[in-house]
Amino acid sequence: MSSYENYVLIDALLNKPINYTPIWLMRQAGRYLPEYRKIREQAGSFLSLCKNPDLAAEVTIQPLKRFDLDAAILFSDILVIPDALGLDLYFVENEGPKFSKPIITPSDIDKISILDIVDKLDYVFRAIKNVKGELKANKPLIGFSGSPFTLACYMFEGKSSKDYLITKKWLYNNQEYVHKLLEKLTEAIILYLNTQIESGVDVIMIFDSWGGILPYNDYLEFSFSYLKKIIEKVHKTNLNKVIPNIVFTKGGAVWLDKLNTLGATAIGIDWTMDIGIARKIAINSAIQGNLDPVLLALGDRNTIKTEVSRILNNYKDANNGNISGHVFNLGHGILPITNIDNVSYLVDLVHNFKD
Ligand code: 1CP
Repeated sequence: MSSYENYVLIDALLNKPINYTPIWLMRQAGRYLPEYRKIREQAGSFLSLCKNPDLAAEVTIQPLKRFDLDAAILFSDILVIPDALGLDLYFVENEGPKFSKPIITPSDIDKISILDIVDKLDYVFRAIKNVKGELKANKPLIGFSGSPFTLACYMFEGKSSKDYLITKKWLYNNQEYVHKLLEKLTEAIILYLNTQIESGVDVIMIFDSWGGILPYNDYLEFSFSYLKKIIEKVHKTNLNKVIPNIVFTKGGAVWLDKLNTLGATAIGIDWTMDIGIARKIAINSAIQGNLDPVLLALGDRNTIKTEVSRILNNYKDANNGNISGHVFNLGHGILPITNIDNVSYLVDLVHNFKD
């Protein structure tokens, strides 16, 4: 008997029959939850919370104690890889992530070694084992990584950016070295995700948060080609269980016909695209998405209900009246200002939906 026969999320990702549409939320463990803020304070900082396998496991499970979500996502951050590669990550309150040693010269790229990446990220694998020990039997755990291009953006900029000028300057002046960095990151990510799978995650997701800032041809060369390599090399099974993967390029819905050739189990879409149209284009993959996180944070109940019904109906209509192959999510991470009651309301709406 399969040990995940009750994982509705996995069935949806594998396009198997489901009785209801499963839902989880990007950034579901986070600052909108008072119990998260408490543990974060106890840990001292966001980063020490990520690096503490007991507390990281506790906050991973927090949203599932409060809401009937269909998956847990490991509490960590995409930036732990550059941190482990020596860039030294830190967070400034209300300013977001920063690196004290960003990439400045080509020799900084030459110096990067991925050899001990798995040892350096041991705290992540320990957190995964803790979560799997505590999670209810019918709830899968999602592991994740940033995409090579998205990690490279932060490594060049040294912090978040609105226009990614430093990254684009590298891209348009020293492509050879950008590829050198992307190749190293791709190898590191494959090792990282495969070790997450061996440690027990049931699904993996790749966040390509900034691939969408590129012109189409550059997207293909600097993001898509590396995503494809990762999808090819990442374990497809573990202990006889299928391990589905989800790829999310924010802003990538305009390239869905291309993403359809990636070989991913599921494609995440942001809120800008009609999910019915997405269903009809990305025929090889399940679809994850795509409620606007601002609507969930600031909309009244009628507006939330109307939009959720629209998403579920448009998907079903485009899929021959069938809900299979859809995982409900937001089009990007949940906002810290989101009202907790809206989240319970959303989960109930999706689970009990009848058109
Ligand atoms: O408590 C805090 O103040 C820190 C806020 C926070 C949280 C809760 C950060 C800092 N990261 C996280 C957790 C996190 N980050 C998860 C946990 C699992 C979950 O519940 O979903 C995940 C999957 C991420 C992934 C992540 N980090 C992405 C990809 C997704 C996306 O939002 O596009 C990115 C770009 C980051 C970088 C990052 N880390 C933190 C912030 C505020 C940011 C974004 C900065 C920016 O806008 O550039």
